[in-house]
Amino acid sequence: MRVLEIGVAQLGPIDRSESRRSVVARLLALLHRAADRRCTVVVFPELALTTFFPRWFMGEGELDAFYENDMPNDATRPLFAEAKRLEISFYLGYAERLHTQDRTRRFNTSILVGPTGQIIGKYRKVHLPGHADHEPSRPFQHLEKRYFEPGDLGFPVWDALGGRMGMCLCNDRRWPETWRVMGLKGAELVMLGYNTPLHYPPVPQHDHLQSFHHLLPMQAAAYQNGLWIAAAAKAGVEEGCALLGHSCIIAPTGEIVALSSTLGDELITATADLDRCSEIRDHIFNFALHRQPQHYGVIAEMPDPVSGSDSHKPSGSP
Ligand code: CDV
Repeated sequence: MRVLEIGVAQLGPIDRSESRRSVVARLLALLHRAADRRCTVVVFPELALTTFFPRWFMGEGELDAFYENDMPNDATRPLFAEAKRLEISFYLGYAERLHTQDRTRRFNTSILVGPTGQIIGKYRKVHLPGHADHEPSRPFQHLEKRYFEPGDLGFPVWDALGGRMGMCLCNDRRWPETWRVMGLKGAELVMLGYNTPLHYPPVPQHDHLQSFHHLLPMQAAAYQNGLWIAAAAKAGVEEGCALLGHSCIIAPTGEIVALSSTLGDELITATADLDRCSEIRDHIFNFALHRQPQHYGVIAEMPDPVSGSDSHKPSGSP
């Protein structure tokens, strides 16, 4: 048995005016709850240090306040130090800004920090939902396509915490390719954070299905790739926008083994035996034995997919 005690630290809403110092105090409180429950790793949400700012159209100056130039930095150093003292690893999502020679780059990023306080791995969100231009007819914006560029690191995996770890962020969880790439690389636990509004302006008739459409792809992905999934929400009514809760831990069988039951700061935990991945990988989804990749080429190669009539209209984007 290779056992990890996983903690998923859901956050309730973060107001636009809430300081990073205050948010980090909330993360520390969740970290201490995780220590009480003997967690070895804790998963925090996507963009966990601020409100979900892509809901507003903003100019450069205003926007700047939401990004981190360095990690750790003055605001997050207490979290790194306390996690190190407690020997707990953590996943953290934040907005990354990078100054290169000729331009500024911005990514929606997550990091995995090991028990010694070192950053083990970095992931930059590949699937950016939403739109790039201001769409005033929406009740709120989703400007991830304006405020970030698509991740340039692919889907790496890291040998850490006694197994093979992967990361992704929010919308990535809906795409089978995310999971299959990490599944093929042998990931045994994939961690992710998310901010998912309950109201989906382009297709409001799906609003009542938000939780179903959140759990469905992850339960399938856990099973089809034989891996554990730990997913942390930013939940509750944040600046007038209702966000989905249902943070969860899913076993390689596709079973939900822990599920949050509030829309506030909440820790859920589960004991995960990474060896259980082989129950799936050695049998029903033994990739080496049963995959037929010669028939799958179109998944990565097809440049201009056959699509529905609305798929190229900006208003048709999520
Ligand atoms: N932060 C996200 O990526 N949110 C998307 C919403 C906009 C659909 C999600 O997939 O949950």
